[in-house]
Amino acid sequence: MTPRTFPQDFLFGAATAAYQVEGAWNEDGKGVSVWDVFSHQPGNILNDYNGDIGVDHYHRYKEDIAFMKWLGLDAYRFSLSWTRLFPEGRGAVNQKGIDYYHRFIDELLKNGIEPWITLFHWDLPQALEDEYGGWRNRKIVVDFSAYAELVAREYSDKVSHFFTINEFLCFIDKCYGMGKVFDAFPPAACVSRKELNQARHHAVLAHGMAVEALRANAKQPLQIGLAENVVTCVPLIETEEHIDAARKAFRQMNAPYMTAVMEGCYIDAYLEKEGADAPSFTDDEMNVVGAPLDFVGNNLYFSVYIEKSDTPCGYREVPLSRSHPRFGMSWLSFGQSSLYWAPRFSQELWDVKNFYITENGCASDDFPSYDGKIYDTERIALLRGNLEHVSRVLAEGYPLKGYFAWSLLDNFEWCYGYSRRFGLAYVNFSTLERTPKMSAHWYRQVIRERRIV
Ligand code: PNW
Repeated sequence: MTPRTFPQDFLFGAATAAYQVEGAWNEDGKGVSVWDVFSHQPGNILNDYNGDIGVDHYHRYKEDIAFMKWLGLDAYRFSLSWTRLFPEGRGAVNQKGIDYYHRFIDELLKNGIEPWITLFHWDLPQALEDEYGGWRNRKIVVDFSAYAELVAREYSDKVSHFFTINEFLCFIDKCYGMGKVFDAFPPAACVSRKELNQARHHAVLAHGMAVEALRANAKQPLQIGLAENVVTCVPLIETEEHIDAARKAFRQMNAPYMTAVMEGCYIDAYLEKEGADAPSFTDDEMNVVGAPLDFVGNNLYFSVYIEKSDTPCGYREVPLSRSHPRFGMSWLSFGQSSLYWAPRFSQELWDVKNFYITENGCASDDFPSYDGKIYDTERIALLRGNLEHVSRVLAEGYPLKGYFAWSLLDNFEWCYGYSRRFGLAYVNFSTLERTPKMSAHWYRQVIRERRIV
């Protein structure tokens, strides 16, 4: 295949998450999530912003789906709000919430856009955090799989693609590993190393249980995967010895999550490093953690550069230079080759046959210009360059099947609130009016022509 073009069946999409866009935080019987509570406590979020209104996707979904259709999206990746379905996290269901997502999914289907549902994108029911400490307690596994079961029973006749959990690495470590500092996630706890590793274990176990619950209750054969922000190890210099070192680093640095899920075990290097703080687990649990997946999704934003070294592990992380460019977030350093190496290493290490880039994008300082247009030139430059790496993956025959831009529209960027704009559409946060940015025009043309334009 010719580089710079994409096969007709290559899937182009865009992604969002419920708490970041929906708003309607207490409407139609919805319960409260940890993010509702956290964002209402002064000091947790920049400028004390909150997601009460979000970008009102809950009410404006028809308009937003019309925008998706204009873009030509093949698929839309969005998450369900657990507390719309189970206001208390478990037990009684909320029919109005169930009906809402039916209408939402129907509207997508009517417009020829595949719904790709994420079960959990961080908005844990507050009731479960209060009752037993959320992911710190093994009880979460039971409640999460009951939630997955309900979702499969309700929606799996209409929806065939499901993600269990978005980014173990981000939310577990930020919820329980950092304490009360800026950019920690609710409940901003700082537990012992042992408890943190145990929470990580509960998360991968809950993922595996949800895979089984989705399959057991599915009304059609489903495609099930996850969306993880792996530590994207890439060789700084592409020679065989550094590539081998980066591959090894990729497996080891993702040991608690991605590697555990793909291999159904915790690798020795991880267990040895954690020693007495390693999680407690059984063989049966690890079989569940390693439940076979239909696809792997990675949220890819930046690279961690690796070189071979003479240390016992055989690799070392290369520090970024002080002037290394960043795109709107301190962690979002320029590192496009992650889009190439993540699918390649996933295939080489774990024989992944269907790989999707489930988030990719940047925050930029967008505003309407004198003519009302939003000239987000750096987003176009960055994404165009990123797609060069996507086409390299395809040209070399690695099994990359699709790409989702983060995000469909500007939204609530967690602790940074509305101060960071990741969208393809600009949102005026006072009027909630949407305007496609120049990058939306660019992406639309890419999708239409199936080539980098
Ligand atoms: C992802 N990091 O978060 C999330 O899935 C989205 O909800 C979020 O809006 C988007 O990326 C942009 O931030 C990340 O520190 C947060 O490496 C932090 C990191 C990576 C991803």
